[in-house]
Amino acid sequence: MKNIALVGNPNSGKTTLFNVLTGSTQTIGNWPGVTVEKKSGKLKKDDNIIIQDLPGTYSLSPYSIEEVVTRKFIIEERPNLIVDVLDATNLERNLYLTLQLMETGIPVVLAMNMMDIMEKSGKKINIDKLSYLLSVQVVWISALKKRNMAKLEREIEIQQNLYPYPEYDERLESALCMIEDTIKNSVSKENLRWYAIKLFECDEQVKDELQLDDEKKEEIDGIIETAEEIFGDNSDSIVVNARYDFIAKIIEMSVISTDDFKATMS
Ligand code: BGO
Repeated sequence: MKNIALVGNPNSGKTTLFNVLTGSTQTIGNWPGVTVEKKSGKLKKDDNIIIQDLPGTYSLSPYSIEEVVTRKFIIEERPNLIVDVLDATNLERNLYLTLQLMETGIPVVLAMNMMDIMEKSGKKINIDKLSYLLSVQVVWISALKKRNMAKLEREIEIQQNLYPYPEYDERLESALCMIEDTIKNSVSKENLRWYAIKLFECDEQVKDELQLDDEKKEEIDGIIETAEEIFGDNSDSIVVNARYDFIAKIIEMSVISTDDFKATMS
């Protein structure tokens, strides 16, 4: 059995895609302890592949119920693959979640949805370039019009490669590296980057979960304090800005406005 998690921002078209991929094989219930709907189904093309539809979310912070459910499933269950559904017309906001998913190290395929709308918008996404820059497979689709579904299904069926983590500002990277060194005996290797980022962000849930001894806590506080002095900002904002800087570079290199051509030709 292969376990796939379907993740995406609210209104990215996740439900539409889930219905197309799973058809009438769906099971509906509730996530334990919360009144959030839990839907899973089998890939129509291959019933050895279970798709878990996770609540729509913008982030993997532990603030809303949707974020908590989605984050808990991804970190604790570690699905074999995440299918990240993006609204192509809202790329910056949608890629913010993508980066957080990639921080977990779990194989990811991007389903770039709403491409039928994008086509009419005067902007073009260079899908191959985006895929190259992120080092993950990106498949353009229109879930509503059922376009390019066969390609997406193929990517879900095959084993996806591991990718290098999105690399942020080198000063942040060196702080993360020091935190990873401090916690390396407390978490599994595959979760190391995720926990280092969460500790740097002062994520209370992760702090409680890891139950680090006082010496390690002090060490981490010291690393964060130094980084905050260097950046002149709080640690949470340092990470948020680093993700948005990364996204801005990616978008600059892979999205073109067809209006630019018109301007050049006139
Ligand atoms: C309404 N292309 C287009 N054009 N629209 C799409 C696509 C696509 O590829 N995929 C999804 N949509 P959800 P979440 C709606 O419901 O799957 C549309 O939150 C409407 N409803 O049809 O629900 C989809 O699960 C009235 O649109 O997203 C839906 O991620 C008028 O995007 C919306 C117009 O999809 C959200 C649209 C009463």
